[in-house]
Amino acid sequence: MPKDTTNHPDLLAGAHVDAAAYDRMYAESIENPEAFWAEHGKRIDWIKPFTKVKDTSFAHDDVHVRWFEDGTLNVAENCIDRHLATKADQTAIIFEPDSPEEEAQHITYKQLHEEVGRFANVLKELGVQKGDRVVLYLPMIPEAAYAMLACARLGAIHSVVFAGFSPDALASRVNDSQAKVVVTSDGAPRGGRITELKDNVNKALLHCDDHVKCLVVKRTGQQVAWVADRDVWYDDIAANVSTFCHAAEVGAEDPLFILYTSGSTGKPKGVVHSSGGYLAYAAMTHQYTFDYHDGDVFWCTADVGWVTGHSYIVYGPLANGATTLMFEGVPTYPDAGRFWAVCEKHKVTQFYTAPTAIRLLMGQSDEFVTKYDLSSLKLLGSVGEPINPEAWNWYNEVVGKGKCPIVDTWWQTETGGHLITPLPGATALKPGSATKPFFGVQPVLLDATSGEEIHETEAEGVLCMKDSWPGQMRTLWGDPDRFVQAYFSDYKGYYFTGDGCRRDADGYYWITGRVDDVINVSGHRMGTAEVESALVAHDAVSEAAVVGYPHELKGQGIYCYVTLMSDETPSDELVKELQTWVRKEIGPIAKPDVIQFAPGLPKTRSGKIMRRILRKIAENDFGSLGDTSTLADPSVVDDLIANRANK
Ligand code: 6R9
Repeated sequence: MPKDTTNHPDLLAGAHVDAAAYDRMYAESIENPEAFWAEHGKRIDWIKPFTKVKDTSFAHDDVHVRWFEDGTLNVAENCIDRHLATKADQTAIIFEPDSPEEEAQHITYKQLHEEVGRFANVLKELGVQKGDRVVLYLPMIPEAAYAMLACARLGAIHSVVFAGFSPDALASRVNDSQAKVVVTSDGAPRGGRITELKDNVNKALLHCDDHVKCLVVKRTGQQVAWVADRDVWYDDIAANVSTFCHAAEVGAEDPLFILYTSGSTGKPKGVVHSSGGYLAYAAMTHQYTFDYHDGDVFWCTADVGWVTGHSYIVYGPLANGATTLMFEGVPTYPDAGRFWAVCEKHKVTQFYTAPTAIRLLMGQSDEFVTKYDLSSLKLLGSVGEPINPEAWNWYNEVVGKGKCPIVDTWWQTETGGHLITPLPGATALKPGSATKPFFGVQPVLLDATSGEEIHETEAEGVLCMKDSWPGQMRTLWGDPDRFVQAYFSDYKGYYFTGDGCRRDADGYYWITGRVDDVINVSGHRMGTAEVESALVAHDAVSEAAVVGYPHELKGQGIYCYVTLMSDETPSDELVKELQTWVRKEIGPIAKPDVIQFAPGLPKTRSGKIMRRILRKIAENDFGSLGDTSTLADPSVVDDLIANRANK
């Protein structure tokens, strides 16, 4: 569908970067990356300035990524202390609670300094030191930001685990990172309901080392089960510590955080981000992509449990001295107007959300939007999955009133910040395209089979990156070999993103979705293998294969083919039981949409499940099943089609 361009200013007047500046800066960043990044490395206050800018290689036998490596800094000082001289009384964080009845909080930079200092001292009391890991399992409350920044202040490494994850998922992350402390709250209000966070931690810690401590922030005031010697209330220690905490000097390459994300195998990957390069890149992309200016009120609706929350609720905005909004709730509580009510209430200037939320809200009456005054908005953003033209148009017309550029930002947990994105003063938009590379970013399309770079402008292939950028992940926690294996082995000499992509005649990039066994459900990444291992852990299941299929709201839904143990009988009850089971094993976002019982799965003679075929059947696309001659037993396909569950 063509975009309605009536009165739509693709370009924001007075933006930091216009079209000519983009061309010039992009050329500089590619032709002379050392000079370009030496300049942009200065957006950080260094304790000891760097002299080396870039030392990176994607060569398969020598992968390394180092930026500003001999510089030292403290990330929390960059996000707080350095703003105190001019912005002590400016709001750093606006906290909007789940319930609109509860009062919003405005936390100034001065208060943030005290809260983070206090939090850091509390962690210190629990023995946390530079380099230690701290797992954060928290609601979207200011304490989540305090805790992240408190770790940064001490040089400790945080690993935020999304509060929607199950006790098992939490335990595996605590164990993999060998965390010393888990920070949680009694409960998490969300959409008018409470998630029993402390209960989940109690269950998780049964599977963890006895020395792991649990620090509990009070949010709901509910009763919680307590383990003496292991559990401590934040308030009890906080009452007796100072609000000033010395900021540790850390190396640019020292890890700032680990964030677990899904890959093609069952075990989540602990993506490690650096302190210096990551912060510089998060700050820079936040400034340019959202055209941030002092006085703006920036709202990213993500959860801090995802990378988007790390880079664009906490680190990017705070490094830039911005006012960032943290929202505890959901888009539909108390009704489908909540996002817009919050935009009006806090005069939000940039609003950044996911296509799945847009699709959900566009299904409701437009009155939920139009009854609010959204005149403060000047830019809209999208992230997490491709945005379909219907959603783009609705976002543009109903929310943006045709006046706000929409930045469709393509990036990944691994990339730390935006890699392909429009810049609102520079890039003419095409709905559904993430448009052009950010400074220093060199996307290439490779032929999937030959691995050869396609040089024609118009092309389709797998999306790789030719060279590094400062926000790139540095390794996988505890597994450097898997880092090389996962990202630099399929296509030697390149960083492989896992996405397919098309480039049009204007050089614009259009992401077509994952080419590996990762699916994207409501903007959340999930390995199909994770869901499969949860299913086979159930006594009734002998084998399972999971694929994604197009889902109107979620982008992709989860379709499971399940072979039962020989003494089990398929039933609707068993479908429900397996759905609940997976939900409990991984978390609510992983609940299967469709379960089809299958007496057999299509396998090659060597025993490999042919997912290509399963995907086609799930998509209702039987005409193009392709070559089935290599199957050990081609008749299973007929059975799968005849008994398709998703009618
Ligand atoms: C930031 C984030 C990464 C995967 C990525 C891609 C998909 C993200 C997108 C997009 C099309 C966009 N993705 N943004 N696809 N257009 N604007 O989402 O990180 O959770 O690691 O997911 O999400 O498939 O590879 P993460």
